[in-house]
Amino acid sequence: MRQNIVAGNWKMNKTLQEGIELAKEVNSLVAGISPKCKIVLGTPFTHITEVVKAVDASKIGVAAQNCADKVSGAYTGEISASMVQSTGAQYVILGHSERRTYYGETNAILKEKTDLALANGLTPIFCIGEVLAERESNKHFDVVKSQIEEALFHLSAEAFGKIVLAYEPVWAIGTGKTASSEQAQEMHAFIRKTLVAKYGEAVANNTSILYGGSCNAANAKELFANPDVDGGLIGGASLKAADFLAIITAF
Ligand code: 3PY
Repeated sequence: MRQNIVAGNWKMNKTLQEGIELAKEVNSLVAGISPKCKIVLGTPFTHITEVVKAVDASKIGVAAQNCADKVSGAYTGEISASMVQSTGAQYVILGHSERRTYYGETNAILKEKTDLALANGLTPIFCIGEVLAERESNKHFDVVKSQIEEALFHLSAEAFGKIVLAYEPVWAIGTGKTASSEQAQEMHAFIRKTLVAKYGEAVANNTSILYGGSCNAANAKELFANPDVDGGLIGGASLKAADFLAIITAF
């Protein structure tokens, strides 16, 4: 059966020292509880090795927030999937709308990144989601479906089984607006139906689909109560250990 996951996306926040402190705080807060979800910390590249050392790996995994679409070579400033894997991270967030919008990541580029992440044993947390104009013109289902089809549907059922999806409506990212619980469930159910049609019930039912986009301590319980919402990808609220803990314990 699929796993519940609460993954923090720290984005470009925290110095190395602050990041280690935050990881240690989260680690000690969850030490005394038995969380009903896997916890993941999505840290800047520079923090991964230290964060891996600071946490109990049986409860907390670590994610990079990106990886290159090339194997290796003359790509100044890029970090490859094999480099990410060598830090001890187990996950990589791919296709976040900020990467799509500010760094021109297309579904074709994300297909390459996904293949390299999988080839290097990383679990992609693959983000999808529509912008406001697409929702308002009722194109949100088509947009999300094409993001999945174009970047992921070349994968075999076995390979797809390693993917975690994160639905993040772009209009809810960093805006304080959240999709209503009904809107989240409606889209997650649509995504699962799309997966059933391509890979069958078993793969679809085993795929964790997280909700992201201003998910916080106040709304997590209601969002996670939906049958097709298997956790969250958490932005701002993952930067304070107490808020993040409240989301972890919302299951
Ligand atoms: C948010 O919560 O706003 C996010 O972008 C999480 O990835």
